[in-house]
Amino acid sequence: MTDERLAHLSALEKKVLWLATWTIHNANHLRDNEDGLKIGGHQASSASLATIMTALYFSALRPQDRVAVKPHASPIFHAIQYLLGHQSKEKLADFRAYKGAQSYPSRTKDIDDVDFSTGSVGLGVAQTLFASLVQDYVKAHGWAKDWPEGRMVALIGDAEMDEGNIFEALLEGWKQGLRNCWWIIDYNRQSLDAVIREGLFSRFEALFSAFGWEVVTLKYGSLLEEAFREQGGEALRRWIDTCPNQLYSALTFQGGAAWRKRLLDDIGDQGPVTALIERRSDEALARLMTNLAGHDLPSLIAAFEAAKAHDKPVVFIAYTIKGFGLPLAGHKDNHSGLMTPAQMEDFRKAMNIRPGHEWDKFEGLGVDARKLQAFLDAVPFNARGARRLTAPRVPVPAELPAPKQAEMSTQQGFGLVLNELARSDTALAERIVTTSPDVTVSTNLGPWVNRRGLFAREAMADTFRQERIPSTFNWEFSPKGQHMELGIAEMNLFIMLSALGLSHSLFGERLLPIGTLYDPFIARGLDALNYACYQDARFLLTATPSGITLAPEGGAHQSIATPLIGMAQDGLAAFEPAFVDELSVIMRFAFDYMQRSGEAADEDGSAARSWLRDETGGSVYLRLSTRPLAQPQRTMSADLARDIIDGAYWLREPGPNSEIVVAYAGAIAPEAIAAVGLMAEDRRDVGLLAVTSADRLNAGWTAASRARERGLVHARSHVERLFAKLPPHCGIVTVLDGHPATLAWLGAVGGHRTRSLGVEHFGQTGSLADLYRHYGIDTQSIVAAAETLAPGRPIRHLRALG
Ligand SMILES: Cc1ncc(C[n+]2csc(CCOP(=O)(O)OP(=O)(O)O)c2C)c(N)n1
Ligand SMILES: [Mg+2]
Repeated sequence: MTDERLAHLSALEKKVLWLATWTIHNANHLRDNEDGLKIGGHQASSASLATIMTALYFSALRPQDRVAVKPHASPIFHAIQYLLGHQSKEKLADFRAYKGAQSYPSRTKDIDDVDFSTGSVGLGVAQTLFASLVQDYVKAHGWAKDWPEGRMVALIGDAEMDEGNIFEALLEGWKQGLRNCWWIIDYNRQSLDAVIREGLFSRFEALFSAFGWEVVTLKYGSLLEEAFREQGGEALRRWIDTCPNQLYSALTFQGGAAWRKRLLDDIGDQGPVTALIERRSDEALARLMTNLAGHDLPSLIAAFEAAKAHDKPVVFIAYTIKGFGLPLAGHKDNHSGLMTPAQMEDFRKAMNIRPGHEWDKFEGLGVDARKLQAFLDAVPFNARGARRLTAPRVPVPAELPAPKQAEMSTQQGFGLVLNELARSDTALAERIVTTSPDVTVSTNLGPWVNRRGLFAREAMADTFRQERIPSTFNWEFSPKGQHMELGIAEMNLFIMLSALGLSHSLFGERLLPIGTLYDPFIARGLDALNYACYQDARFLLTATPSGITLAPEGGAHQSIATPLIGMAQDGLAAFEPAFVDELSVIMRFAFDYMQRSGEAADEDGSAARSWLRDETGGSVYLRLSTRPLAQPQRTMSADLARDIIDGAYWLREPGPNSEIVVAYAGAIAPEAIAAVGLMAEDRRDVGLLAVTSADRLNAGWTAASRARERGLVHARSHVERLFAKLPPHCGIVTVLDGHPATLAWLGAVGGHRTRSLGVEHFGQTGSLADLYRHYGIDTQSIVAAAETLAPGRPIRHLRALG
């Protein structure tokens, strides 16, 4: 590396640290008492990565490389993007403020080319691993020919490595032959609360080696390496190697005089090492002792260049000092510390920044500004400017096949629809990729996999098939396969969906990912699901079976809260159809919806029919069941299809004098239908509302309400139109196999008295009839609720049932 190049990189390192520190300081006005603790974390934690990120972004990375930056290094990231011309001064000045740069890098909210959002520690790390697997998938299918193969890079806090999802991902990566992935551990030996355990690095080394990673330990910077070569240098190395983390941190905080005293006390009687120490001023000694490789540009650049020689996954354990270059350096409380105005003034002076010139790109650097700008213009990573890619939409046919069996479960229907798609020779079928954490067969993906095969970079035959042993399933792996089989780890499923669902943006190739799992285990991966949605990844999640409807399996497998998750999760449209023709309509919608990326229509201006933000698109969650239901014999009209997508339709329209309406969702349909039949003689004009998406029905209603409050008096949502003719005295009984709150809000739409039935407790095993009765969602309970809600003459059939 030339001297000039190093001088430019050193200047940028300094500038990046200044800008990040100033950004945080400048945002002080935002902190209230408690938040001050959090924002403090950014200052020390960012400084930790200033050198490593300088070496990466301004030297090692190429446009095709994709990076997940540790959450608290966000100010460093924004500073780098500011220097590269992708971040504005205004957004930096508004760090953490309304519409300013985000506390943690955000794909969706930041403007500066964030590859992967981070914030919930551990998830961004795993995302890089899965993104690399997706890159292999895309390349193996012969796509993305114009986009070179990149490296997926994660910058990881050492305490972040405590997150279990990282280990789950490591194992999966090993199984799938992971390549092109770099993880750089910021080994500052500090977390948020504390100094970490001694010797953690050796656990990391053993762990990563076991999974086939190359381990590069970056411990000493070039100053220290030189000092070790001096007389007495070996003694100094031994001292550092055995120095406990806490002591090292404390001395770093205290500075040169403290280093001298401690070193002389410990090893000063050993002749040459005393001379080595005494040759240096306090300042020089402090610089030497904190010259860890993670703060040494030449060491970092050399290590990154060396690792470029191959595509094996590499972990770099980079020793750093939390708060390096700042007066907070090393202090165990620095995560909640923030530089005082006086300290900031000193820092400003040390950095040669004149007041009023804090945001100037070249202020105080002492290098030729034109040359530095020329260097920035030539940074390889920036050669293509911002790197957000797009891919054309895959056409979705007007209708998907609707299986015609007289009796079917929605899970069966899902398998059949996919099987039909697998037989078709369409772009849609080509771009679908399925994945499942060891529940491929038990969620009815089997027929699809039989036709489309499993994906692996290297072909692998199904031995059972070769040996001519009869089997229902053909498990052949090949680079053309379209199913990515995962081990049982739901976190991995969601992060895989997150990576597959960003393929259009990361690699410029559209994939339509479908992930299946058992509904209760959504909770196992919930933060990763939230993460995938937060990144705006696009996928279809099929969760089945669900609720107590899988009766004998007992409490551990029964899901209660998932309908509420489906309603509350941003970026995810949740559906719970009862019948397969509904499912087919919803799946068609899903493949289209997953590919939309328009601006949200302005709630103030549009005369939206549904008041749903459908232009933006999103992911879709199907809550399905294994309960076979008699299928309605009907033709799917355009109106019915639209109502199914908007969230509900009248299976039996209530008359003008309706006394009671039953609203149900999902597999409980037969009980609701039967209850309505039983009540028909004793209550007038009973209505039956089939709710296909409580989520969308509710979202439309709240959006229309908001619009009215803003003066759009004619705004009406789908559910309001459905309920428009209900007389005020009409009662509503809601029922589903899930938490009753899911549909309880229906009463508030038109001010109708409502009783909501559902499941609130877990644990029972039993037959379907036993459990529906136990939890009060059987036909009789529906009728009893209706009778109480809409008093009148006794409902005769209720008695008969009792
Ligand atoms: C899932 C999750 N749990 C907790 C937090 C709060 N938190 C943010 S950073 C952090 C640990 C910081 O330690 P480390 O990863 O070593 O980074 P450093 O501060 O040393 O830069 C924690 C607990 C979080 N962001 N995400
Ligand atoms: Mg740390």
